[in-house]
Amino acid sequence: MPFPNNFLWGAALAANQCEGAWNEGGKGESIADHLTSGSRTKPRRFVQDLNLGDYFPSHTGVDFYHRFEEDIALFGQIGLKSLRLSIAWSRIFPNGDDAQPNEEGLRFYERVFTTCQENNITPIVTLSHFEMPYHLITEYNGFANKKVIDMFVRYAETCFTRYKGLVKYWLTFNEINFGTLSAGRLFCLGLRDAAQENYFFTSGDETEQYQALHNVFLASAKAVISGHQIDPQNQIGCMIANGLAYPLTPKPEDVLATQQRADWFNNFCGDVQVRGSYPSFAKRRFERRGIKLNVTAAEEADLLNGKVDFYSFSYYSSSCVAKTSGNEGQGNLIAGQNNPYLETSDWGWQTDPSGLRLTLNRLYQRYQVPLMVVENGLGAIDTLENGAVNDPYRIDYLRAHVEAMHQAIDEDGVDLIGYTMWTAMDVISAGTGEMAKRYGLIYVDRDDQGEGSLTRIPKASSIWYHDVIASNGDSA
Ligand code: BGP
Repeated sequence: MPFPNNFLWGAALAANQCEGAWNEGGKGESIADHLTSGSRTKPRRFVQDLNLGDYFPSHTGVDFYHRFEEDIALFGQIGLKSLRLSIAWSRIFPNGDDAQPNEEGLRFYERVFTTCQENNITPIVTLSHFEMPYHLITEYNGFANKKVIDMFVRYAETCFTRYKGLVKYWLTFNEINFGTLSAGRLFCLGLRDAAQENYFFTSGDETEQYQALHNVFLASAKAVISGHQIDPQNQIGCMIANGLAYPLTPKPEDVLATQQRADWFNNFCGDVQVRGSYPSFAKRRFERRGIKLNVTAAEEADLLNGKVDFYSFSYYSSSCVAKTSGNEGQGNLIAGQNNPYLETSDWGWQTDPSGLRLTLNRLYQRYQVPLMVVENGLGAIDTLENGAVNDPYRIDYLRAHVEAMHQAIDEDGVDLIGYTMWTAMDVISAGTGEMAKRYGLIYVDRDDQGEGSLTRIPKASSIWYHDVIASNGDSA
């Protein structure tokens, strides 16, 4: 069986990594505006005071805010059928708790989605991609405060209402399962005590963290309920970072440790959002650790009524787990051990296309809902030579993953409805804040100091992808 005829071939972006214009158009400050640049060896820092002279790459991004018409026209020329992008919450509600939405922000995305429509591109819109209005952290302690649930729902309803007819596919929270890690305390949950320099690894009160994650689940579920009421055509999905891990050895204790990690990192959030209730292993874990969450019967009903329509996820690499684990191989936040059978990127991410097929099978067997791969790609150093970028390594990476998806559909019967590779064009890396780590189909002339003409140059991979889409996967 080939890819389905209406398969959503596409590419992805995220507002804080591409838009720039951080304080234009009435936008408020978001968490992402407080992150400095970084590199492979120097972690990004969280800075409260923006006048400290650091370079904040999110402030200028790759200027999508001013160039989106030209950019989306280029995506159209590549033949993208879908574009995953996010709305910056702080463009719509600059402080999060404002009485009225910011009309200029609403109009901006209206123009973006209309431009997609003019280029025959279906938008897939994430409501919160690693950012929320900064004011919600300082004033409310983020999602630890139940008032923030209503603020998110109002933001979501404002978007569903305004973009009815323009947007059908929605994702609520990007990589929500980072909320189970210390790394996600700030940018998934907005916890105030996480707003300090080493923001990735701030540990803190577990009860507060899981209460905040529960509140995020609720915000998502209530948005799903409203989204369906506002437009029954809406299809609303969850978004989970896939952390596929293999046992490092066949030792039963390593196999068990791998399963436990999969349950906690991969299955917990997916189960809540697809099945509408907490899995037994999570309830038991909370009891054993003395974590008592404030969950009412009405909230349980909301989780059940706010089940998502489809499951979307990011997939880049896999790793290995042992009962006594070191932390060698890694994605941007997920640590594990290196697999001797896989190749490793310059940033230490291991390439594993078969793992994508395995993941698709596991997810479909577990949930029996349509699946979407909404991030998958290779971060690499690209070089511009004689005005062109030749990136055969990216083509190899993408081809192998397209083949894995095809096998999952054709041989295994998985219901996969879309693929938005990461990224449509070069953007700022979320993990390191670099420009040097490029994933795009289109090269953007900008460096780590923020210098460059911002000229867009389609890479060889964009020509390859054009043919893949035109042949519905046959030419991969
Ligand atoms: C995911 C994020 C993206 C993206 C990607 C690549 O975790 O959802 O925003 O950036 O990873 O990561 P990085 O940019 O750190 O290489």
